[in-house]
Amino acid sequence: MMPSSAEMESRDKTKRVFSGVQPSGSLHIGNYLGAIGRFSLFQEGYDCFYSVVDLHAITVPQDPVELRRRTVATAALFIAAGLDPRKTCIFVQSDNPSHAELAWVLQCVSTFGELGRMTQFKDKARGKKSVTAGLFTYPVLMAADILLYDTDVVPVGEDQKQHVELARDLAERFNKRFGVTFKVPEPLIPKQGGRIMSLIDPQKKMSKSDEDPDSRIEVLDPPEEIARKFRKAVTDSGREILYDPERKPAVSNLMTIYSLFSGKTLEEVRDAYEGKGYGAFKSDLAEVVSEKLRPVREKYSELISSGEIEKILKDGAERAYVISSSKMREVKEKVGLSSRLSF
Ligand code: AQP
Repeated sequence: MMPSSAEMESRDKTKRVFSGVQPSGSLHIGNYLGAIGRFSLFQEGYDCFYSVVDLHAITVPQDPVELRRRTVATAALFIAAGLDPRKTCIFVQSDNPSHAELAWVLQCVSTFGELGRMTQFKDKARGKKSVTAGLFTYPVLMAADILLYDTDVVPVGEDQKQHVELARDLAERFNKRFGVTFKVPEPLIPKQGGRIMSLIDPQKKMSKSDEDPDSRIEVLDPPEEIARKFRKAVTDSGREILYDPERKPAVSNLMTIYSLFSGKTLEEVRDAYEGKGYGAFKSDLAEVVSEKLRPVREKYSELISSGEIEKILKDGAERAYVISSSKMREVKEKVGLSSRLSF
């Protein structure tokens, strides 16, 4: 996955990148293609901050022991997917108190109406008897995550575009009301792979929290499991391997995955499987994905057993706090809040 020419052109060491991933489940290939697999593309050219956003994860119920385990596992996956902790700052959101602190201030410049228009909130709240206030204000916490670091670029999947737009609106509103304080960030969404769909229902996004684990390929799935899930993946009527998201959404999704993991264009994939049917295609797809993820699985196992991750996260939190606490001092000053105990 090479950076696009727009990404290459905008490379600049003085620019900041921020992105976060919730430890709300096992990371899947949608998270990989939309986010973590792209994180390392920026580490040579930008000042990067990548966070495991556990405060976001508790907007829905979590088992505390499992949450702590997944938080470390998610950070280890960042590194296994190519991040070098000597070049980027990797940290856990709840280790840095500035995030919750700025989120409160930003909630006081956000409106109920604009948060009610967030489509992810509507999707996650649909059919639930009760939803937390945290789920409703989640996008404001995300705005705080981004704005604390004077972020220029936010690499995310398509589902997060509306949230980054809210962060832009809040930055502009705050700057207008209190004087220029925040940079206005830009989302960076891949042209292909920004929205990988469920293997079971191609109208739905692939998701960590989908109740059916067969709807997603997890980054750490062993090869046999990857092959089984692709075999079970729904396909459309007809036998042709054809990219047509309207008429053949399931096959188009599988072709996108194949193309991104193999580096082949969609046309090359179509031509390679002309007249061959779904069986051969799915079996090769499993092989391609499994092989591409092999080094990630291996590096992850090494890291988890080495115990190195704790030190990396502690150093990352300290570095993040130096920057975010200075931004918080500026915010408090501008808003008229007290900071007698700040250091
Ligand atoms: N299906 C997807 N295709 C491409 N990118 C995706 N992302 C998520 N799903 C897809 C991107 O992965 C990053 C991390 O996502 P997140 O942890 O912030 O939560 P999310 O966007 O809500 O992702 P999930 O997997 O659906 O988690 P749950 O089920 O917990 O809500 C983001 O950059 C996201 O765009």
